[in-house]
Formats: sequence, C-alpha cells, structure tokens
Amino acid sequence: MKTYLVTGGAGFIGSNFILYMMKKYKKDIRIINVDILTYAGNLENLKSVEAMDNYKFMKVDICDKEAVLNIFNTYDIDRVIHFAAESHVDRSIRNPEVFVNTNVLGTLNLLNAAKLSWETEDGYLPDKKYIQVSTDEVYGALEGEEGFFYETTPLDPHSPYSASKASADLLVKSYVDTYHFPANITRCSNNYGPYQFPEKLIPLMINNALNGKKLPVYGTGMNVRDWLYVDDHCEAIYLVAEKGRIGEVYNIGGHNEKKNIEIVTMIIDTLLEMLPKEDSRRELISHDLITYVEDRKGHDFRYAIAPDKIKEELGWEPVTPFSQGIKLTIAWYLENMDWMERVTKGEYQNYYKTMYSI
Ligand code: NAD
Ligand code: TDX
Repeated sequence: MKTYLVTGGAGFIGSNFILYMMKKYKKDIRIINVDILTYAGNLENLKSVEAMDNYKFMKVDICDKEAVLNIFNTYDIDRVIHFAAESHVDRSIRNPEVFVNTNVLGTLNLLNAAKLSWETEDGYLPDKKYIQVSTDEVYGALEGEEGFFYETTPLDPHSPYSASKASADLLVKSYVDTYHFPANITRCSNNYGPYQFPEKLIPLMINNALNGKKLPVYGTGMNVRDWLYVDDHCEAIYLVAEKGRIGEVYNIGGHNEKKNIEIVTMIIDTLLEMLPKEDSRRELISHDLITYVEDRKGHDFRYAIAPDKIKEELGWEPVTPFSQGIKLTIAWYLENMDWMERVTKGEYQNYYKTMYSI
C-alpha cells in the first residue's frame, strides 16, 4: 500500500482527486490530506471519505517548515501530489503577495522536506515521487487561432498567478537538475466539474444564472480556454505519479477549445434544457443576462494544450466529451444548491462586490 501526501485536498481538484482515488484505487493507497482551509478549501467535499481508515486530514500550512517536516518524519510518504495553491488569476492581480508565499515558498518548503526525508547516502529511497501540479498558464498565451503549447514551449507567464506557478515549476526543475530529485511536473488546461468554487467561470455563471443575476463576460468574450473534465485530470495525475519518467514534464489537455462566450451560452441553454418545466427559476434565465464587462488586465487570449506526450508514453487521453461533462457538472450544482449557498456566504459577497460592479 502506497501513502499519498495530497496537499490542497480540500480544494476543487484536490477533493475530486481524493474522491476519485478512494473510489478507484482504495485498496492500494492511503491518503494524507494537508490543507490550511483558505476560502477555497472545504472539508464538506470530503464527507464521504472522512471516516475511512486509509484517509487522514491534517490542517497544516505548507509554508510551515516544522509541521511539514513532521509529517514526513511521522509517515512513510511514497508520493506527494502538490495541489495546494492560491489559484485564481483575478485575485492575484489584486493581491500578488499571498501567491508568492503559498505557490513559491510553500513549494520550496515541500521540496525541502521531501528531499530531506527521501535522501540516502547514494541517492533516494526507492520508488518515491513528487508531483508538481502546474498549469498551462505558465506558457503565456497563444495569440491567434492556431498552435498549441508543448512541453518544450518556453515559459512566458503574464499574470502574478502564472508567474508564481512558473517560479514554482523552475524550483522543481532545479531540484531535478541539481539533486536528481524524483519529480514530475504536470501542466493542465482549465478544469471543470463538481466542487469548483464559484469565482471561476463555469460555476460563477451557473450560480448567477440560477439566481437571475447578470453574467459578467470579460472583454469581447472571444478568449479561448481548453476545458478538461476534472476526473480525466485525476486519472492523468495518477498515471504520471505511478508511471511518468522521472524528471519529465507532462501536459494534460482536454482537446476542447471553446470561446468564453460559447461556454456562457451553453450554460444558459443546458440549464433551460435540464430544469424541469415547473421550476420557477426557468423564468429568470435568459441570454439577456449576458453582460460584457471591463476586460481582465493582461487577459491571455488563448490556451491550448497538445497532450501528445502523455498519450504516447502513458496511454492517457481525455474520455469525457464537453457535452457530457457540462451536463454532469450542471446536474451536480443543481443537486447541491445548499453547498453553493454555504460557500457564497460571507467572504464571497465582499469579493463579488469589489470584483464586479454590475
Ligand atoms: P483551489 O483554489 O480550489 O484549491 C486550493 C486548495 O489549496 C484549497 O483547499 C486551499 O485551502 C489550499 N491551500 C491554499 N494555501 C494553502 C497553504 N498555504 N497550505 C495548505 N493548503 C493551502 O485550487 P484548484 O482549482 O483545485 O487547483 C489545484 C491546483 O491545480 C493548483 O495548484 C492550481 O494552480 C492547479 N491548476 C488548476 C487548474 C484549474 O482549472 N482549476 C488548472 C491548472 C492548474
Ligand atoms: O466572471 C468571469 N468572466 C469571464 O469572462 C470570470 C471569472 C472569468 N471570465 C473569463 C476569463 C478567462 O478567459 O473566463 C475565462 C476563464 O476564467 P477563470 O475561470 O478565472 O480561469 P483562468 O483564468 O483561465 O484560469 C484557470 O485555468 C488555469 C484556473 O483558475 C487556474 O488556476 C488554472 O491554472
């Protein structure tokens, strides 16, 4: 049985990863979930696994040297899956500092603890691996309709968020190059699915539409993102953790480029298709809610991943078509409106007021 240390396991992708692993691979693994529970962390997501013998939660800041080292000294960690981060571009534009602390210094702290704990006189303990969960945003932006990001594309981040993620990636690379540290970096495109915090495009639009609120589209709505269903991402991470060649970078993408305005339109249409005829919320939802607002500063035009390497080496491909994934996602939000109500209380209301003036 392998022990996985999952950081940021109470966030969107982290909690989906834990739920996915506990369902698919539960006999083979033990998971230790380390999360400080910022506004984006929610233990409610993990209710179905919290009583399991092979799951443990620890409220720890990844920047806390002593606490992180203590985890490595107490448990025989085989895999680190490092999700914990400040993850929202708009917040990074308003307050970059916490992004550097968590994303850069937190990563450095985790690397040091893993290295210290796994090091032997002539290398590292066998079969240990650290996975840095990074993003396609470190490559910058594709300016036209053509072309893809490859693992060899030079890093060219634009936002404070992507700059902090690129810095963390370079630290991981430096540990591989300098100390032969056993690590991989994964760079994925935009994830969507259940439990995503409604500051991100898809859940924000679902929530606003269901409440008859305006749907704020930045700029022209023509910016393109490559959407990946979160479970497909989880399987890719597992494959990289178990089979990826040490030191390699793997891009993970959905083969699913969409303009933002297409996403918003699809959400409106899918909600109207899925809500029962007698549901009074149908009257609130229409294309008239779409409101073009001031563009994001430094807004990257287009992201598109070529996931050829992970397909060739590890046999991974995304299996959830967007038409199916968006229905699964909307169905989850419709069944979990109480989750949405709880996470949009308090801090979220202040954030929304400062971020959107509509
Ligand atoms: P999220 O914001 O939903 O969750 C982040 C989690 O990290 C939260 O649970 C939070 O409490 C925790 N955290 C933050 N600071 C911490 C600290 N100092 N110590 C311990 N825990 C801390 O993020 P997400 O969308 O699930 O993204 C997870 C990872 O995947 C991030 O590294 C992000 O950069 C990367 N990523 C996300 C996407 C996406 O579309 N969401 C795409 C590419 C890459
Ligand atoms: O209200 C909005 N209106 C709007 O037009 C919001 C929240 C977003 N947008 C646009 C901006 C982007 O072009 O939608 C697109 C997607 O925005 P986000 O959901 O904020 O995602 P993005 O900025 O692309 O970054 C995401 O993918 C890469 C994640 O948040 C990152 O953590 C990940 O690294």
